[in-house]
Amino acid sequence: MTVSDPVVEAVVATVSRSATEIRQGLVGRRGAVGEENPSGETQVEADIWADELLADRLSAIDGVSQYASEEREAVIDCAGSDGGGASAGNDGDNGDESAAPRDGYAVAVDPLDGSSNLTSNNAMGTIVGVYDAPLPARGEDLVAAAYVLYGPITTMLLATEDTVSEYELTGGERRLIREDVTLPEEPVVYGFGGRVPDWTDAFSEYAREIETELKLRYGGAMIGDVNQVLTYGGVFGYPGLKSRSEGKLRLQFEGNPVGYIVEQAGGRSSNGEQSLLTVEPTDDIHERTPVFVGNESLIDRLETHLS
Ligand code: P6P
Repeated sequence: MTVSDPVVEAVVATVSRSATEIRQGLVGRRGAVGEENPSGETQVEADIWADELLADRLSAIDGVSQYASEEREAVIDCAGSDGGGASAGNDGDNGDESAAPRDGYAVAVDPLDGSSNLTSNNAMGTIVGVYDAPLPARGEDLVAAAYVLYGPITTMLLATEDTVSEYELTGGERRLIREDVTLPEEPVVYGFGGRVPDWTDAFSEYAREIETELKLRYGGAMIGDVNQVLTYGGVFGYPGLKSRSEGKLRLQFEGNPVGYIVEQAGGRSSNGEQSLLTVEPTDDIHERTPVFVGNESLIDRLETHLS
């Protein structure tokens, strides 16, 4: 099933094809490169390689105006949006209302989310957000978002303005395996990041309640944990900490796209006070935010605890 907007379809198809290569190329790229990403996290070879592969391909799509990555300091302005890149099957001149906005879509990517899990051979992901506004943008400016989960099989969860679908990625292609993905009514699992002593008292109170009701599922890579929540129902969170009130996760690369996917699947997102998608970004593309996604009832309770 393809996406109606040809530029979004080109982005999604490019990420699908690239994900197959990323997975195959992980072996032998576990080593640290002796550099840190703009958020101060140690980069492994696979981080750099996945970013370069996605940057080359996504920035060349006609209708993509910007590329930004968790692994790069600055936003890249792409030639693609003025027809300088590979065609997405629509140059926007034929009056097709589904063509990208005149100045093109901005694509924000976390090329290999949870790459530290490579060492322990646990789940990781690739996250992509397609914004119809220059970056940094509001989550409400998203027109599509997807994540790839490198699990026992490689899957993609894709949210557009219409629906959420799950695909198996194999051989560079994507095969639809689940339509109209919606969060199960009854929550089952939870996962919270950060160290318990570093949690605020208000969040600790909430966590203690949730721990008596749900089963712990926390694997250290957001996409693996969020996929558990989307599959079984529940809540994932990386809260603001005593040591760092803004928490760890990035608004543009993690909070917004994952918040969009979970909200499109009938759940809620929050920074502890409001939907992540309504947060007014600063001009820092690597801005961090507390992130919570999951069943509406659990997020509502969280916001009550933190208010
Ligand atoms: P911690 C991975 O580095 C990441 O950005 C998210 O994917 C994940 O949820 C979180 O950080 C894990 O952080 O502090 O538990 O190692």
